[in-house]
Amino acid sequence: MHQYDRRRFFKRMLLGVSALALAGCDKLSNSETFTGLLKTGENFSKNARGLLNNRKSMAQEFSEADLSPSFRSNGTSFPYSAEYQTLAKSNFDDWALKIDGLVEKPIELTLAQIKALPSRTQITRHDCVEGWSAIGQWTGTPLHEILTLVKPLPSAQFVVFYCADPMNDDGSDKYYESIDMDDALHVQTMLAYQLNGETLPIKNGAPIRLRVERQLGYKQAKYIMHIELVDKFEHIEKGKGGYWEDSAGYEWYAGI
Ligand SMILES: Nc1nc2c(c(=O)[nH]1)N[C@H]1C(S)=C(S)[C@@H](COP(=O)(O)O)O[C@H]1N2
Ligand SMILES: [Mo]
Repeated sequence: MHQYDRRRFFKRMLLGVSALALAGCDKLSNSETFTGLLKTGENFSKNARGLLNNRKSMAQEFSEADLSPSFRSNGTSFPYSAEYQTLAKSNFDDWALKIDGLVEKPIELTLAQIKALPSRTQITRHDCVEGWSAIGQWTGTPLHEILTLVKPLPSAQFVVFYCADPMNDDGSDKYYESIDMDDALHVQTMLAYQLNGETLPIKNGAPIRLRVERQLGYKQAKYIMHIELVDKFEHIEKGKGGYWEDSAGYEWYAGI
């Protein structure tokens, strides 16, 4: 729903509710209209967090004077898998990003093809739950540009990012994350390939990492290898939509 429609809908609902209140609830509690209205109200409040936060609102952007002197690395700083090491040796010339799942046109894009798409640069603050923040300048391809190419099917609800780094010594449990379509289409959500005007360093997620600016650090998936559009998480690893969500109970929606 567009904002205007939402506002109109809300107004209509309020009018409806007060009319019913005046009429007296007893008589109406069994009527279909009233039950229907309550149901609508329920759905409405389920979405309320998103609505109140205004899902189109922008994360704060900063100026170059605010940049942190360095942007630290956290979590994986160099994926140890043979596959990644080989890709890194060729400067990711042989890397290609697969985007598939619930889309009309699954594609594979090389780094050069991703860089040829329209880009955006933004200076934002990264907040890690471990208690540190850093301000960095990110340049990358807005995710909506890529979604325009693949044409998501109406059933697509979430975008899943599969990363190169195994979190266990036996090579299992690769890092992954996911976001909903609201965040996927947000203007500041991007696949970043530059940090502070330089090629994205390996320690920060080369060749590309996600920036989803209104959420915490662990959502900012590094070393992305594959993007999949899905309608639910059931078939993914332990099914909660992210590595830390599965293994430590972190919130899936890590809004700040
Ligand atoms: N693939 C992958 N992505 C990841 C992580 C990771 O270990 N592996 N760590 C997450 C966490 S907890 C944080 S705070 C940020 C750190 O990003 P940075 O290394 O650029 O500081 O990446 C996030 N994305
Ligand atoms: Mo983090």
